[in-house]
Amino acid sequence: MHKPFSKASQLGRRGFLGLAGVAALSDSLLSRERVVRALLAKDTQAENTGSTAGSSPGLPPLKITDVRVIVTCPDRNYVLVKVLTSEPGLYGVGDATLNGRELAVAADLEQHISPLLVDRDPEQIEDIWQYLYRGPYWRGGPIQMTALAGIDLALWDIKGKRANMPLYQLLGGRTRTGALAYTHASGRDFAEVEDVARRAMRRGFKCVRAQVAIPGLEGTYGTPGNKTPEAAAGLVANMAELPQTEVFEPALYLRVVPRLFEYLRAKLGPEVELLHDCHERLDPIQAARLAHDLEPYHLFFLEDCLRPEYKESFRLIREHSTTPLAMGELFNSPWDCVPLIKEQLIDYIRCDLGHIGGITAARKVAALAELFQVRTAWHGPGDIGPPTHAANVHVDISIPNFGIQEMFFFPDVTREVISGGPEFKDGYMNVSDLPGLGCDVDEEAAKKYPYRRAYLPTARRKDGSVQDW
Ligand code: KDG
Ligand code: MG
Repeated sequence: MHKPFSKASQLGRRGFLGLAGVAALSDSLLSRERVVRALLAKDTQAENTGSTAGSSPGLPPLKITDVRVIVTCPDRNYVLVKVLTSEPGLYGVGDATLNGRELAVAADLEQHISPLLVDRDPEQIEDIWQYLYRGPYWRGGPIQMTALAGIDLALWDIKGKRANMPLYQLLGGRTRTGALAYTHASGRDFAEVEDVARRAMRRGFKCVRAQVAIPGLEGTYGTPGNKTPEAAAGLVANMAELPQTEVFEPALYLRVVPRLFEYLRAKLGPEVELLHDCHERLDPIQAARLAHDLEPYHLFFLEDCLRPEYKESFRLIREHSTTPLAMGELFNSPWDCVPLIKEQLIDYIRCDLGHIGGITAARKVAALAELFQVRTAWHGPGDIGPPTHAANVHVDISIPNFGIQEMFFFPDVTREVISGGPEFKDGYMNVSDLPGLGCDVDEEAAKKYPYRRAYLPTARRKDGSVQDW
């Protein structure tokens, strides 16, 4: 997928604009940018002793030489980023996967971001983050923020490798021995959910997210529909070329879900932690009712009740219930998290490191959350790649206010392309002590699994109107 940015394409674009004034202006902007880069480099060099020193004392200056974007489908589509540097063999690996919009992110990285990075010092992570976020004027949105996260992860990976330290050490060192993990138990009926939950518990999980198919509705988020859970596992091969449409009716859902948790508590006992994902499908008063009805079953949290646009509406849920609330996987900016955290309207912030701008963004969100006694629960599904899962855990084990981590076991075919990533043992996730993030990409293996267009499902009400999936 990688197309190096060339002088010719730069000139071609100017030619197309055909405005001498624009060309002159863009030349002067470019030269101003070159001056700023030189100043930054000079400043950091001045702080060091040797004339050949770079950002890291005692190490030679480092430059980004190339950004490679690898789009591959080993079971699912992933967009991986490799930031190469002037030090032979030193590169960083990141993940920029946005389910269903992979090629848009890849194009942003290749066409717009990569040319801005070549020749920069990869050690200046914060400066690059600010530059890529505020520099283009048009900021935010899931595509740009996912692209930015891919670069950010790769830069932190480089920094860790250069320092010869696992990332969690650079982030402040361990605050815990492992990250408490949860997995999914989904089924066509209560008994099947119980069965899958028991299997997870036998595997060591202390926390399980439970979702059940709603009788009378075709397809319910997070459940296998009428397929076995194995057949419904997230293979792109099982997905349609165009989105499948599921049917959702809140009245049915609101009746069934509390009964599921009544059943599970009775069968599984009080100790296992239970969670549930509403997937942004409810209206505020419906969410308040569900949170209230679930109180007797003591959920660890109720996830993503409302659409991301309706942050103030969390007040209504809070007024009616003591069920802990989590929110955030559809956020695509650290600023999205602020209203919920500062008013303590949620208990867990669970945005996606890969969609809010990476580790640099997550550190700030986590620090803000700490000040308001909100814990983290970063999104960890199978449709973000292992480098983001690794980043999740490096942050989890180095912050004071970690809450829980969603976990996914990648199939062998994915691991053939992307190695490393967190390991699971006795209910907790951990990362290795490899320097950096601890993941790598096999570009030759990636070529064996070319991108296949795939969409997330969509949903409609029984009357045919659009419903959030
Ligand atoms: O691409 C969408 C998925 O990442 C999302 O549906 C998964 O809600 C999810 C979760 O909690 O893992
Ligand atoms: Mg979710």
